[in-house]
Amino acid sequence: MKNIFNIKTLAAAVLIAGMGTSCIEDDQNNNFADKPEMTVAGLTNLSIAEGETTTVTLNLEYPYKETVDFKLELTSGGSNDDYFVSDVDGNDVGATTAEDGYGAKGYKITFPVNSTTVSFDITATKDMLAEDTETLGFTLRSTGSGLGSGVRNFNLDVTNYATDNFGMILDWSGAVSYKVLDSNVAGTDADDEEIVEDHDGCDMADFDAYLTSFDAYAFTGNCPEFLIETVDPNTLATSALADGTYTIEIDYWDWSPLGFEEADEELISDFSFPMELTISKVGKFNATLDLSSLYFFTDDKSNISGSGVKVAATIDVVGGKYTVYDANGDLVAAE
Ligand SMILES: [Ca+2]
Ligand SMILES: [Ca+2]
Repeated sequence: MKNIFNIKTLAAAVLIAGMGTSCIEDDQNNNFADKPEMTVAGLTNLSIAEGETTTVTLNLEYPYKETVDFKLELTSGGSNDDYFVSDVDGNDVGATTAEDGYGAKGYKITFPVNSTTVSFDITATKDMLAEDTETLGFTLRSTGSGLGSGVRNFNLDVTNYATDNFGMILDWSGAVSYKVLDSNVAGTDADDEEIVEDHDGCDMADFDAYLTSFDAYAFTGNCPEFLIETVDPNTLATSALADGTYTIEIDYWDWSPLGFEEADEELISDFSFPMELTISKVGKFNATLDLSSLYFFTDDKSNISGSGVKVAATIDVVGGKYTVYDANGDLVAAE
């Protein structure tokens, strides 16, 4: 009798303590409420290489009359750039942000109505950085409607993707700011107005990058240009570099005059692109060059007038090992 009484008292105390706190804490403490418990049934792969996928299956204790939501969050061992989540058909699912009211970035995983199982895919990002094996630690907990219970953790080992391919990222994303003169009435400056325009470098221009030997090139409309393997022989291709000296050129191909498209709008200040070039032997060696003063917006563009081509770096390959120099011939990094 005494024991039963104590258990009831304890349960009541937990219930009261849980009131007014978040659903997440409620789920952690409250196993007797009418909330089906979620468990991790398993992962198809406990260890994957960058670029590979594992399928995670969750079970629910019993089918429920409404959808039951859980949030998947990376809680240790890496960053949110290291993976992405999709449904088992490869479609994006449920990415959450703090702005959605879900706290730190994660993914909402939903059991459909009257369902006791749900599966989703985690794919490790295939990057060109040289890294050791990382163990990503994930946590699943009730969110949204808060109709489920159970806090579950699981780990996923991610091994580095490496090849002998030449890889590069040419990135000119980031904030740029400039002034435009808006003069509506011709012949008078009475209504002239200076307007500050703020945009992202990606929206203002298209750059390409390539080895002058054409052993590797990135001629797409993407920003950044990202080359890690041959995707299209016409626009995005690479290979392992034989011993020799290689020159990397960048081509300012085209621009977008945002804020001064009209005849009565005039650009009155220039800016340089926040440009950075990362060179790699994929997964084995990286060097990064700050090119933030290489290109100004008003420089010549190959698709419009003149030539937008400038040398960005050279690479000496000796015995398969890279040594990278900037356009002045100064050493940047050696493998
Ligand atoms: Ca890597
Ligand atoms: Ca391009």
